Amino acid sequence: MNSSRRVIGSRLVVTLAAAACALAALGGCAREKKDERIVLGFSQIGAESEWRTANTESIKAAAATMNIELRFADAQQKQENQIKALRSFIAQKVDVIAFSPVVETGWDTVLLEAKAAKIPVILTDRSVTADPSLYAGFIGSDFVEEGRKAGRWVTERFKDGTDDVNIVELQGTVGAGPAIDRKKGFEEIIAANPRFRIIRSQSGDFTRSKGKEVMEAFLKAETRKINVLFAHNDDMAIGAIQAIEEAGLKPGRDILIVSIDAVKGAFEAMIAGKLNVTIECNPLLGPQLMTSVAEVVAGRPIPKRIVVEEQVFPMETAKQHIQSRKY
Ligand code: GZL
Repeated sequence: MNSSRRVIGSRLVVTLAAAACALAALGGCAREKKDERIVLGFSQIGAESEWRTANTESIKAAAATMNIELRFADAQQKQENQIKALRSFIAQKVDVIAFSPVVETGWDTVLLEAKAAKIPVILTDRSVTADPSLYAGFIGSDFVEEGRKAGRWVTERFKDGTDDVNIVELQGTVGAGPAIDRKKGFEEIIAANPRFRIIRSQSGDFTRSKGKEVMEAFLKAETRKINVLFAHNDDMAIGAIQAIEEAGLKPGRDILIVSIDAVKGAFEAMIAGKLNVTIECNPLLGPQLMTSVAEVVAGRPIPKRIVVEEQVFPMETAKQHIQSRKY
């Protein structure tokens, strides 16, 4: 669509949205918040990784900065706890609900309940496979592209060889958007060359402890040489590094390691020569979320999808970047 049509289009959308809200004002489309604070109910997945901790800190800090009353629930990585929290927020009649869905499916019923209660829902970090009309918008990363970036690093690193490249994969939480999409992106890239093969793949649930446990099992069971570990997040990679060292191998040299998030622990591992590259996945979504919350409460539409920009950090540049990292 050319720019002038796009501008007209967007003006039309805003006008229609305003008209819809004016009409639905009888039903309470946009709550006229005069002097009292906006109340946001947020269901967080848990505290399973450095990434998640940074994400939580960003959300809490941004809510305080924007003077938004934050009602925060930690689900300990269980979907049933998130659904309970969303129902509690509906019963409390909060102004907006936001959450990071631990898995992609199983949300339609509770999202329909929020819609019936006329409480807008914003997805952050991970998305869902529900009807898009059930949520106002999604703020997060392009996980497929993160997987592609990891795949490109591996194929580039081994481009001059002719031998098979045996890859083991530590997947994120089963059913989680980032786990499904990072795998998809990585496999899309390595599929171009049959030298690159994923010989073992299992979930480490995004945690250091499970990452170590699964990598130990890979090392015990696998008789072929393992050339590369692809970990869906840095925490599992850091756990795997311990397992590789305990097996008498050198992580980052005997087995090259590519992971995703770019948390502080990954930079420390790269500086120690034990991790080869980390793909950034920005957890600092708090400010964008709170801006979207204010827009939604004011009855203004927000983009259906806000994707954050992200970089690739190889071991060679870790020392120069670590001081400027915000998480
Ligand atoms: C990605 C996020 C993932 C991180 C993990 O946006 O959902 O969950 O990659 C975290 O570290 O546990």
